[in-house]
Amino acid sequence: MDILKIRNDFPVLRSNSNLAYLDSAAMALKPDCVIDAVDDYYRRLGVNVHRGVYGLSYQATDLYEEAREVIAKFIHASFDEIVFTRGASASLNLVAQSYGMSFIEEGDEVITTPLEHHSSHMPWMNVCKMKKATLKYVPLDKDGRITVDAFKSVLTKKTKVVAITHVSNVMGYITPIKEIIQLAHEVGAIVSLDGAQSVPHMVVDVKDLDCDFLSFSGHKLCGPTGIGILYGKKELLEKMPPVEFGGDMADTVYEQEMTFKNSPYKFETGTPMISSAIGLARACEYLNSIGLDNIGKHEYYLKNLAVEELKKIPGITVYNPDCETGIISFNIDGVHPHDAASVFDNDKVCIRAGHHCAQLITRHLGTIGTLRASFYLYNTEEDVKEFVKAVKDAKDFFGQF
Ligand code: 7TS
Repeated sequence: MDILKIRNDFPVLRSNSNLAYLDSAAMALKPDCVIDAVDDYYRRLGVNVHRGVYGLSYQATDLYEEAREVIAKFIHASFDEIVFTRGASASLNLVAQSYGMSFIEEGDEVITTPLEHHSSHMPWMNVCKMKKATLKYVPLDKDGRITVDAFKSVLTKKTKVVAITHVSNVMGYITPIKEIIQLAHEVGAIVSLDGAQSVPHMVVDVKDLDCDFLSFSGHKLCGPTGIGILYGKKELLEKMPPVEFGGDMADTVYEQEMTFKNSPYKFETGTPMISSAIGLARACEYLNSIGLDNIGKHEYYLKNLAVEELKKIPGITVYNPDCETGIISFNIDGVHPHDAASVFDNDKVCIRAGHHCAQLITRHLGTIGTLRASFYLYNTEEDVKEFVKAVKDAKDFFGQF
């Protein structure tokens, strides 16, 4: 990977050459090709899809539907298994609201984990409360990992849904998901996989994994904000009811009766996020042109480099030194993560602090929050140096008090 060439594709990095942007797990920066694609839609077309009976609208519809095709290929799905949503949170909620509220019954069991982002397990907590079903959590091992054996310990014939993360946004661990999906299917359960932190960083093949649903956001994979994807197996999407009603998703409407379009359109109510869908497709093509395997290896290399340096600094706790991805969660002993983060900002090092919308795992770690650095394709060894220097500066600064 030619990192300097890659960095040159990102306007934010061109105009802030001394910035160490280490918050890509929250949001990735955008390359020119994505910004240009969004700009091009507004300048050249800027009209609605699916409804105009004129050339510009046909062109906009073609671009929008071609984007669905590109994104489907990116995760090895079919065109009609891709639902456009507002983001991963909306996708995860859609599965719970539609599938969960229709097919979960009193006494059923839903399995989730303490590693989930709130958007993955909270929608199922709601379904379980409404339906008098039981929400069970996979016990984590001593490092905070989900293991296949621990999953087996909570799986029963009553399990109907498994809502689980592919990669933890706090610990960066990769879930042994293929075995878990196989075991879930053996008892007839479906698996809703949260791919928000996996799809931008590794090849995710929904056919190979055999997951039933996969949710992710565009903005974490160099795409625009306000767009996400719900992949669902066609036979499941077809039997699920819509949760929003109105424009574009309706087929025929009478005073007391209504029918809907087929999936995915029955889940896409109103004017969609046209420019964001087009931009997201360009982002997928951009990442493919670099290679997701190369990106994953690069992030992992930088993460290890940084962890080795952090280990040399006394008074630093790294919670996930052995994770397989590009995420480091750590704390400066005795310093509140939000206080520490403000010193990083002075050093032009962008990291995130807090519970990362995953309170169960931060509580499991025995802390109120962590500092989190996350690497992506545009980060360099120089960024690692700046990061380690900022950790030392923060430690020295708070050491005075
Ligand atoms: N699932 C995971 C694993 C996530 O990391 C996030 C966002 C979401 C779901 C929700 O995505 P959204 O696009 O709908 O917000 N995670 C983070 C984070 O770690 N820092 O900021 C957002």
